[in-house]
Amino acid sequence: MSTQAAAKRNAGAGDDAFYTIPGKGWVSDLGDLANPAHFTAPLDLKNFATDVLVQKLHDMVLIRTTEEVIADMNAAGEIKCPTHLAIGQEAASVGVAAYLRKTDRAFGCHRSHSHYLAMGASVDGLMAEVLGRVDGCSKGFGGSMHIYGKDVGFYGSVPIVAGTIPLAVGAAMAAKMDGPRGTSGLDVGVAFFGDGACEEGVFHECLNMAASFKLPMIFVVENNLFSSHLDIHLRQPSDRIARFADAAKINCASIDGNDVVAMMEASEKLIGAARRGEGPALIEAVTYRWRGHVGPDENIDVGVRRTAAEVTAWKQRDPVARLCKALEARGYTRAQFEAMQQTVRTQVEAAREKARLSNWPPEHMLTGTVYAAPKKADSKPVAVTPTVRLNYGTAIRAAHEYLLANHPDVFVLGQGVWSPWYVGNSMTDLDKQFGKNRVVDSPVSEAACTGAAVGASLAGYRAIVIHPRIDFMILACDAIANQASKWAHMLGGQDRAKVTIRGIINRGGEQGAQHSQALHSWFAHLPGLRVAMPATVADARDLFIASVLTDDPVMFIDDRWLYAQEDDLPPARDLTLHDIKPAIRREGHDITLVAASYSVKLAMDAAEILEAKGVSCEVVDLRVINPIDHSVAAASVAKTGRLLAIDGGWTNCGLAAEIIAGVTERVDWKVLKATPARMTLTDAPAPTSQPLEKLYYTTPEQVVARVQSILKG
Ligand SMILES: Cc1ncc(C[n+]2csc(CCOP(=O)(O)OP(=O)(O)O)c2C)c(N)n1
Repeated sequence: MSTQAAAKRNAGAGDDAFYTIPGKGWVSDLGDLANPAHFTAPLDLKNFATDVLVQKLHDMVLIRTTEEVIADMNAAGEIKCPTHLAIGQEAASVGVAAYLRKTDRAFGCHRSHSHYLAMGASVDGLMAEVLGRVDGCSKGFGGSMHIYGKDVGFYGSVPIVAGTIPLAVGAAMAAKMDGPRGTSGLDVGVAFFGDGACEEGVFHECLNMAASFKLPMIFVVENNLFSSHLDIHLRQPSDRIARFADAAKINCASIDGNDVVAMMEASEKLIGAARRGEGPALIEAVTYRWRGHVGPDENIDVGVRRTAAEVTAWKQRDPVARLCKALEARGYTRAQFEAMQQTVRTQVEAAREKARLSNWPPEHMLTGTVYAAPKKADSKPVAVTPTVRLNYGTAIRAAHEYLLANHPDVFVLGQGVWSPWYVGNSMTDLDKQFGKNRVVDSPVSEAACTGAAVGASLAGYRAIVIHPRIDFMILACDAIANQASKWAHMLGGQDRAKVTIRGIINRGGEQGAQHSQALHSWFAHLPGLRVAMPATVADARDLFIASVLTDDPVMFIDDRWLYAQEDDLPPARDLTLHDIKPAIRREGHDITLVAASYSVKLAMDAAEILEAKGVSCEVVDLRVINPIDHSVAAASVAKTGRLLAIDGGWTNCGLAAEIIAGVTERVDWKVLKATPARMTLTDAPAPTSQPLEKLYYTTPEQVVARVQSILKG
């Protein structure tokens, strides 16, 4: 297969099609990718000034020299983290970065040293980072794959292929909400990624969403014809990524990515159009990496990888040498080039020596960056919502109303938020009250929307993303589990995703296995993601406000079975989750029932029935299940001697198991009068037929029976 694919590239059998979007796109015809003439022809320097081009030459040399030094340190075993080198691809990032400014919002991928350096971030910071030192650009928490330079507009890179594309789309949404910067137009969101990323679904969701919302978003694909070991012809029906821009009806350029002038020309036009509000663009830079997928080796003739002849051919298309040669026609000399190379090498070697002297991150940072430090919320009551009778659903609406009215940085994105029924009564008419720019209904793209909310939060907004059913949220797991929950930690606590991800548990009524799940335990397993689960009408409002105003990613999970509960609430006020502790909802002395969300109601209903039978239950409502505070439940069990954990999720590895472990670790076993017990869903997906549903879900009567049996011993 490898020979066939290489032959296809070398014999000119590649996909020749190129892309024009009538009246919209600016496209250059590369012709046959395999024809070396397209990559070795003398560069046309157009009208670009010589000093500008010499600066671009410098930037490419800086990237190459830095990566060569990193490669040597990697080969010598000094750098241990995986390094993905872009040697040979320098023109792509330098050409795009030429038209970016510090207020733009660029995100990278696993191969991002070049993006970071092209945007002007510090070599010292990169060197210390790849050595895992505290002076690194990510404080020694990122290694080569998580690098950060927000001061120059480089928001961060991650090794989850395509993972940052939706984040950049969200940052572009934020840029659009910010509005133009004087006469210089909008800031842009930028995602740098490879051809392999275009095989991920989220890339297509993002193209669609950016195009539909007409966002100032630049998709930069460095098509180096490989994804780790596999040739593009073995993965895609065409070797030209630009074809996807056609489907999204956006501007695009598919160009020789080893020609920095062509890259600059395309970037100037397409970034310029985005700044003017003309919408997103895709820039495809066709290029090639000289080294293997990861590490310093060239990976020649191994398995399905490339041949020596192919690597040699591409080295003849060297973007640095091509620009250098073209500049000679303008009087730039070889001696000047060599002097510049020497200056750069001295700079990079000095950075390496400095990095070697830097310290390791201190031990306290291991846990110290996971959550934001407590911050006192403004305790001044703001009487937007007078004391009113609300139900659980309208209390969530009241929280949104309060936040949108008092916090201009809050916005909402999600499916069904303009609908009168999609999310119950929790969003009714908020779009009419606050405008469709702050309450944004979305395409059916959970991954893109959630990632976009994360990205917008990194760009200065308190973003709320809504999933009308928690089941649908599973499609957004990368944004939640890989990105939001880890963002602060992997960048050494320098930035945080202030995003609230709302998932609704909406079950019963014969909706079946994929419309009934309670997945809170999954998410509570993730360090860095707070999980709030309101059980009462007051908490439906206040925990939502606290979730949004906490400087961490928070999952807020509400339950449609609680929507009918009513209560009188005083005016809302600013809160954070640091203000929230587990609550004793009912005092008692025979047994402690510990639960969250709907299970608290079950416990309360059961406690009432039991009281008539002479049994006194204490009910603890956890309210927040990650990070979980076991202290209140443990103190209660120390008093009652008995524990029943009740949870609406499945048994295995669930919240109830965590409650039992967390409480029993904290009480002297001698105080226990009975074995701690749990009531959960049986480990089966939800049924649809009525009799089986009755069997499946826990009732207050079943809780009563279980408590009685525990008391009997
Ligand atoms: C979601 C995901 N799937 C698979 C991988 C493993 N992986 C790491 S890099 C890579 C290749 C990506 O290729 P491409 O996007 O073309 O970028 P390139 O490496 O060529 O720069 C793969 C498959 C990953 N990191 N993330």
